[in-house]
Amino acid sequence: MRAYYFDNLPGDQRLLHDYVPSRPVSKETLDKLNVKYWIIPVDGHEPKVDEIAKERGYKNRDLINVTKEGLGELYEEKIKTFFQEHLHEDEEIRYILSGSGFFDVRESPSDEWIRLLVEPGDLLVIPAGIYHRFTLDEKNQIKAIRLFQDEPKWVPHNRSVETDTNPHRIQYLKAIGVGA
Ligand code: KMT
Ligand code: NI
Repeated sequence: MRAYYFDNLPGDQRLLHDYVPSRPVSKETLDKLNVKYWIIPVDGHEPKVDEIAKERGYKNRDLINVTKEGLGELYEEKIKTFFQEHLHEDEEIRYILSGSGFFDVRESPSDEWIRLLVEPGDLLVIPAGIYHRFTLDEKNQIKAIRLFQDEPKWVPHNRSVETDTNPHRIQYLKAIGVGA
């Protein structure tokens, strides 16, 4: 998984948006933001994914295939929703089986976007309360396992003055040692 600061230039969200020169983001920086990831080769991934799922209490899972064909008439709408800056009240866990895409996560307190290029074998945990968004890249295809604890709490809460005081947002900032 490559991680770097997003350049904030206007233009196609599916492009890299890497600064020139690139500004890479270290694993330590991601650790501080409570963004976790593992690399599990896709060939024979099941036992390792099962082990992490068991350790972290992810009891359920499903498959998502983000392509025009996979999402049908929901495609355009989904692509827009995924890229709206939002938070969730639970972790968002994704294991990439094929294709690729970008998860952008907000660094706090800088409020800069960090772009995460996810590829097959990446298992990513986006913590509850962090602002983030997702886009396909130019290949326009990603297939992922979505893991969740009990009920999937996939409601996106789009960023606003209200989400800034959401208890999960406040808890997240406290957990990473930012703010009051
Ligand atoms: C999400 O919640 O943003 C998604 O599920 C995106 C597709 S999974 C790689
Ligand atoms: Ni999300």
